[in-house]
Amino acid sequence: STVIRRADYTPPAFLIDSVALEFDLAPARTIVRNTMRVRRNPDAAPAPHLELLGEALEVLGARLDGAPHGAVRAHEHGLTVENVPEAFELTLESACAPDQNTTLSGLYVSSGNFFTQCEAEGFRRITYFLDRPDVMASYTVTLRADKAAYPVLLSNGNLVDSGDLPDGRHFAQWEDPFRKPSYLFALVAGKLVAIEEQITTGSGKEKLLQVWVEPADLDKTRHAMDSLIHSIRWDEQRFGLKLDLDRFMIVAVGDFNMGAMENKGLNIFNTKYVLANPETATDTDFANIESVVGHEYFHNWTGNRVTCRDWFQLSLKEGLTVFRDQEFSADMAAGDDVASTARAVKRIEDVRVLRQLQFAEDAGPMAHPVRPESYVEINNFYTMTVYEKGSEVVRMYQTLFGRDGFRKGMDLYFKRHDGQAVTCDDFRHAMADANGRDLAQFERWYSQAGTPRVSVRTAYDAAARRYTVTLAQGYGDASPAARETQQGPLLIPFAIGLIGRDGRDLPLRLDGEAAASGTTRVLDITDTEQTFTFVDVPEQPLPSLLRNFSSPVIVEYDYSDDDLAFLLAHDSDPFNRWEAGQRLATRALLTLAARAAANEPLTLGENFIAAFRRVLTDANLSPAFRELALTLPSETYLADQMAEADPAAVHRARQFVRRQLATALRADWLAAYEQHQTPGAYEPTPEASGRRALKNLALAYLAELDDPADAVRVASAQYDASNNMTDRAAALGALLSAAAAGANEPAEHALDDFYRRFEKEALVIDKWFAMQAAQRGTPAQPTLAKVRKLLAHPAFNLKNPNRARSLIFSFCAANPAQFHAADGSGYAFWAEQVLALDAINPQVAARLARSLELWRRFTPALRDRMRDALEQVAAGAKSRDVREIVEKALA
Ligand code: HT7
Ligand code: ZN
Repeated sequence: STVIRRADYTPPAFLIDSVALEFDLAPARTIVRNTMRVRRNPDAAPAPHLELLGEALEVLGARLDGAPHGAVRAHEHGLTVENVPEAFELTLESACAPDQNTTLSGLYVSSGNFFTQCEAEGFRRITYFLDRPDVMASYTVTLRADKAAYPVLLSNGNLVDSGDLPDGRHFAQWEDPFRKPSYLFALVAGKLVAIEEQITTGSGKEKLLQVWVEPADLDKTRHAMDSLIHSIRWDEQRFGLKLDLDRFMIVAVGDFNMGAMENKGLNIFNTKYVLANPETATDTDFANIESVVGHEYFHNWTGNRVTCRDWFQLSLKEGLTVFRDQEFSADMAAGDDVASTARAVKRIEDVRVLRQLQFAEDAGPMAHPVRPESYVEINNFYTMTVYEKGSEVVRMYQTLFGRDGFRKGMDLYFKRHDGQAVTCDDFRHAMADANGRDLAQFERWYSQAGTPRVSVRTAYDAAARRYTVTLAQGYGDASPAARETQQGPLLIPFAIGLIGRDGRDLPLRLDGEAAASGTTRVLDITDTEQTFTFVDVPEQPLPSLLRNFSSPVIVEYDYSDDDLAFLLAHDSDPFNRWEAGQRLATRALLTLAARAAANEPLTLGENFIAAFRRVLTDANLSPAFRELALTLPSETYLADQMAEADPAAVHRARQFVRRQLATALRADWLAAYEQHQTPGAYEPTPEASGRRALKNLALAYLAELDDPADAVRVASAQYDASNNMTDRAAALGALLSAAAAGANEPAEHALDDFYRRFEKEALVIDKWFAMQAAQRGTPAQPTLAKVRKLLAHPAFNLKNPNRARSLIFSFCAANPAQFHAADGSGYAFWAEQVLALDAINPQVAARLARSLELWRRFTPALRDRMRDALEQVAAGAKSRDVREIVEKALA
């Protein structure tokens, strides 16, 4: 397979200034006429021919400057156009088959309507083109289709003309006033309806906002529209960035490979990130919609106005835009209060995702730098590293320079690069120049893979009242993929506080400073090992390390259990309070997992239970924070921390602790359940969703009791009475847990009711599949048997990515204890499904293929079975997407 390398970048030999696209839309055969103004690029080496990229297209004709041009040659990767002059007009006519396109890349049909997905390389499946992000052109698009079947015809930019045509057809013509790369092209055609809002921007301009959906979904669009309006206001206020089009559209589609797509002025979204009303969507869905709507809207500047030179720079737009959406959600939850716990709750949620998924990626065969050096299939590099670690890298600029300094860097970036296709280096230089700082060393965050470790040693000299903190950085035993990228120490902004015996922060004064200032300081680590000395320290403090997770590293420090309990009770940094609880729990759970693996009896200390009780009953802590602090680290995260991952042992240990906490705190859980009801109309505010989260966590713990009668009674009542999906789904989840303790009938009854109630709501039926796939199994009723039965359910459809994810991915990625069954049955199922998906949708198949990439980290018996399954897939997979994943895993 061909490896594409960053070092091989060369500018395009030709540029395309303008594109006029005409579509005659029909599901079986769509005809595309593409007229381009092309010229040779004065900054590139001369090329003999124009090489256009194309895939799954049938060429129908070519004209050069108006005359038929015979010197065109179609081949596996596209079209070679020979004998071309310096500058010319080229018209190509081609055909594609949207209703046969199950890849959901290019032009495809979903529920009878037309949609496109062009990022990263889908435009070449629509027409022959220089399909690369550094070729930016002006687009005019004419859509023609049957008017009754496709009454709505949308594309990027402004509608400039429309009307009827003979034979019941009609047309619409769209013009995008901004030059753009081909990956931002979009069209939508079909039977859709919209809610609309007219808004006036800060500069007094009128804008039309629309959210387009299928008619039955119109009652689920309000939240997406509100989120869009909030996003527009936030970007104006926080970054001075205005909506630059007269019209901004969001369209929802049920078949979509990812979350959403930021096409200029015509964002296309997975229905999952648009549709919500209280009956169908959970608090998490509401929050995700706000964040994804924000994310795609923010791309209008970070991605569209300034785009990527090549796909190695993907994090330039994705890392930055994830950072922006995280800040948006935090500001929406917390307003201007920088110290609010709502802000910390958002930070904890984001860090939890990073640590569980990105740290794992960085420890395996797919480890790559934020700016990768090579790839086989670019779709495989829309990763946690590019997105989430990329966002942490951007966040570090803000930690180093403050909000104002970060804003100065952003302003300079847009001043320099608006309308250009640029690199991660350009962004770093803008940050450095705007803040007068040399950021050469910071480049390593973009080029080194693996998760850095900072090990900390401290010493207190009571006589001298000096406290030294020695910080050493390294990568531990990084994976081979990560090791080969590592060149030297990073610049790590390391936030620290010192806590006195009374639990209060001590004022901080570093050696050499005239006076103390502040209680949290950001230390810049630049060397492999560095010592910082605090002076005037009146007593031996307890250090609070890496406050607010100021850089994406692992901190190693020898806290005692008592230290951690103290931090959990007192740290003024809410992130580190949570972190202390997680460390305490991780330590206890890993000890128990080792005992479980050795078939030794399990016990849990009183101190652990007491620390949990203190959090649960501390009314000064927000319910949302308590819910996070009382949620144990996930089985996957715990297994990743073991020298040899043993999912069965982790499951036994974690279930044991859940049961112990359920039993010991039974009365407290019941009280918390009663105290955190949210009577009245449903509201997805952080406050109300925090109360629901804690109440439903209490219910989940109660469902772990040996006698599940209380939980079944409470959950059944909640299931019947709830006026919102958060509570109904939580109640169903509790009943499914109780089923594992023998209470089968109530769970079956609720599952049937849930299905009947929501049969017509695809996104809710996805939840129905997902909950069953993630259900705990028993030896008599393994979850896989249920999952196989559900594969044959009439509502299951492998071609729909949301449905495939809800059943297959939920089992393979969200149910480790069942997936990693000792007999290898989970792996055999995985191999079957990867191969089945490979023939339909390689992008989705490749995502599933990644479930086994950490196979070398497991116990020997599992490892052997995983390798067999990987080899089976390697032998049968056809797509470049899946092959890259399994070949890297096996290498
Ligand atoms: N920029 C978008 C990426 C995306 C995508 C990539 C590959 C294949 C399908 C895709 N759909 C959307 C999403 C985003 O980050 O905003
Ligand atoms: Zn994005």
